[in-house]
Amino acid sequence: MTNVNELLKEKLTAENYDRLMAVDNTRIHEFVADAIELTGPETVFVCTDSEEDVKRVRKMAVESGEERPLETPGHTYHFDGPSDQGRDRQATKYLVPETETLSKALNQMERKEGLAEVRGLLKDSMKGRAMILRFLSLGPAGSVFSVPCVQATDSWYVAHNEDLLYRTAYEQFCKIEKDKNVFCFLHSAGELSEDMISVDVKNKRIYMDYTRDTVYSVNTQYGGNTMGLKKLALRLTIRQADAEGWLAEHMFISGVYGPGGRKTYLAGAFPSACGKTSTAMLPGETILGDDIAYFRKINGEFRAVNAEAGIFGIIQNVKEKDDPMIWDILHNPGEVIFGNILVKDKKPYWLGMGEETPDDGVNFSGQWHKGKKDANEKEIPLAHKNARYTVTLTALANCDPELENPVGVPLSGVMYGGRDPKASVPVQQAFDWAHGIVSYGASLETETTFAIIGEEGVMEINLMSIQDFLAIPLARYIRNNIDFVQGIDRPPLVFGVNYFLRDKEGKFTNDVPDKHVWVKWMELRIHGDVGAITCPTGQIPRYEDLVPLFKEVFDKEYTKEDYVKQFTIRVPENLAKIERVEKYHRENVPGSPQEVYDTLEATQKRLNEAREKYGDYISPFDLAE
Ligand code: OXD
Ligand code: MN
Repeated sequence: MTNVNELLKEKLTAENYDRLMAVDNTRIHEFVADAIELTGPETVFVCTDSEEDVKRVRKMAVESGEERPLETPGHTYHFDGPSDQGRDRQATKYLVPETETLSKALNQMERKEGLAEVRGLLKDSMKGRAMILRFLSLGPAGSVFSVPCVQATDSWYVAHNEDLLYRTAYEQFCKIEKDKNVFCFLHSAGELSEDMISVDVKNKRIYMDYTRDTVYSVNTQYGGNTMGLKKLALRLTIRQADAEGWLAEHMFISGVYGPGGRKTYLAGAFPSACGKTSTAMLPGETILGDDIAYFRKINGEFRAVNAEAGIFGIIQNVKEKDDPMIWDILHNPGEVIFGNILVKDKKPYWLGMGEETPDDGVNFSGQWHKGKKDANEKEIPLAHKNARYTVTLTALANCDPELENPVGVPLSGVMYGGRDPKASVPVQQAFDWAHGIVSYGASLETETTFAIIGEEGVMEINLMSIQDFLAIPLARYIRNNIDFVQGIDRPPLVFGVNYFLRDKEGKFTNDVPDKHVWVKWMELRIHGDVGAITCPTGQIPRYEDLVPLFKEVFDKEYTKEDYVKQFTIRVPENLAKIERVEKYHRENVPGSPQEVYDTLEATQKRLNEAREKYGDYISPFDLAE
């Protein structure tokens, strides 16, 4: 590269140059100079935290045509192309140096080859466009949890989203040490159509050069592939956390109220589109985060922060009745970015909104009408299932007041949940931390969903719901989790949840809102206010404890019949699952901790013993005796 400083001086206006130089950090200057030289933007906008700069990003997102205004003031919408509607596992790869190996379950390629490929695609990709530079923080800015990040993008839409989703941190960057490492993200939407859609999606690439903490993303616009601080950063953060002895998790955090108004913080990991955001947003409780959490041990306590400050949420099935808080925000003036919804007469519509929707309009497929088919003769829905909204957390009336606490909140419970139609009961508590990490986290089996491009409904193992983002050996990640609570006086209780259990006829055994009762039950368990029934896979609620909770939360009579249907231990299904999990670890998780095999074997033994005594399907009342 030509001299970094000379290049920056030549390519940036004096004002932008001064802004960049105020951030006196070698790594950042080198990254920006390289990005400019590679992508050849016409201009470079160094965005500070000033109101004026933030307003400019918002305005340019509309002026560029990437977003369009809706009727409600502050609301805009954006479309990604038809083949760019979710995270793309095929196109997302770790760049691994020849001398290293990553678990074979992770998508990867040789680093030099990958760099040549992705940098080839990025070459001159910003010709005639502006490069926007954003200085942001993961975790509260200026705290022990903060991870400084720089985003370079040619998309005002990406820059705008990041404004709502992350903490702006230009001020902190102006105080950064010269040799401090930061995460750097370079994104270009690539060639765009008249409608401002990436056209070269077959050349979509999201490549992670973890050796340099740099991620390249090109020919894509979907937020999960482009906003560096979301899942791209999570991959790098997991490596950093591993090196430094803390944890970065794919988890929500919320404050749950118990008797006497006490508040208990719980976190939970679910694969995308499996109920994570809705659990984080239960009416009457507080939300601190809905997607990514950092955990650190501070003075012997298990403390947690939200890496983010906003929500990039799935809008499908957001209804006035079930989600009053978010519904309110989506219907009142304020900053909201909608993605991949249907628009008619400047109003947004989505699947499962519980209201009448029009028969035509504009959606991700262009002009849309009911019955419109795609190239494969498949009917195009009115909006994509993975359509999204972006809002700041502080816009929510129940945003937790501790969001910016630099030492986070004390965490008392952790839950793991997947889409498991056959085996797991709706809620159970682990015998201890390690048992929970293994049995509910490292054994998490789930059906694939629309949030990832590919076939839906295929059962797969998704370790702790974070497998897509693991950039360290899987075994090491499990070990880090098991060991993390060493030195913590009262580790959080661990729970396994499953909102998707089905009966013999294929019907869900639970209603969608039931999760609220499970969470309230966890809160009571944490404080030792209720007992539980010990069963082969964990501890399950007693009927008599759930009855008052259903009454209190929904004013509903909870029947014994429902309880038995939901909490019957299905021995053959659980044994079959254990076999699959064990096989998976043997084949894909070399060096998986011995605790994994021992725990699975012990559960197997308990299941077999129980089967001998009670048969294949064991009523919780039998075990309660
Ligand atoms: C998300 C995801 O958007 O995990 O949070 O896909
Ligand atoms: Mn997620």
